[in-house]
Amino acid sequence: MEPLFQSLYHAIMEGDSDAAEEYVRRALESGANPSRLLEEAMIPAMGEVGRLFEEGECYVPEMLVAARAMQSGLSLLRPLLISQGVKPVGRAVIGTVKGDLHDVGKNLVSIMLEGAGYEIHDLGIDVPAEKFVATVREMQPDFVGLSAMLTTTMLAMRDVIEALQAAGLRDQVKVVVGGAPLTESFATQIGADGYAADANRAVSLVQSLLNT
Ligand code: B1M
Repeated sequence: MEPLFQSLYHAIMEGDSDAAEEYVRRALESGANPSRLLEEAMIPAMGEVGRLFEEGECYVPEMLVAARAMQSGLSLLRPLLISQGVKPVGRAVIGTVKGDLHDVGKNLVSIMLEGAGYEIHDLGIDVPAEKFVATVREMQPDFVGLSAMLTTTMLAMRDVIEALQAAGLRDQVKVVVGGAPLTESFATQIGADGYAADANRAVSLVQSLLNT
């Protein structure tokens, strides 16, 4: 790994937000590609934090500060990944489902979708099914994006789809799901329109579902 990428990787793992921002800034100044920074340094750093957590070598506070450092770096990349002033090609309501506090992946998916020209209404984390329903009714989006990172909370995605159905709104929107514990077959099982394993695939999935 290039030295700056390596420094960024370690800054995120160590949860040093200032250093993460500084290395992203320096890497960009030296001409680094924002997508490469994400894919080769930032996302792998979060993966490594997860691995250490699983092995009992780091704890929740360390995961939290790593996520904060990741978000600091992302805030600098965001404007570069989003095209400016383009008329939206579609509208989305997106959120992390009830009981789940993970938002780094969801934020990344939102950024990539915005970059592809979609208008994003982000409901944040721990979003109950009723909130998705009320927002869909109000905003009339083209699709709803649901994110979940826990095997326990992924089941809340089914609740959202059932609540949309019960409210008579299911036929008006596509539902796209994603998050580390999900699979294509789980998405089919709960009646989602599509599953994407990462942010880039989320964009191509939405584009093909909406013909945009
Ligand atoms: Co949590 N956590 N966490 N955590 N955490 C995981 C998810 C875990 C895999 C760690 C591990 O054990 N290896 C594990 C889940 C195990 C499981 O259920 N299978 C876990 C656990 C157990 C927990 C707690 C229960 C720990 C505890 O309290 N004992 C707790 C639960 C809290 C809750 O949500 N109720 C918890 C808490 C936290 C923090 C709050 C401390 C923090 C989150 C802070 C934040 O997000 N602001 C945190 C973190 C940081 C992680 C890890 C380390 C990193 C997640 C991340 O940001 N990844 C994670 C381990 C890991 O993922 N390896 C872990 C980087 C991000 C870019 O990737 O989120 O996968 P990801 O998103 C990807 C794809 O999944 C996909 O695209 C994204 C970009 O490519 N994607 C979508 C995501 N959403 C999508 C939606 C789409 C399409 C694609 O369409 C709409």
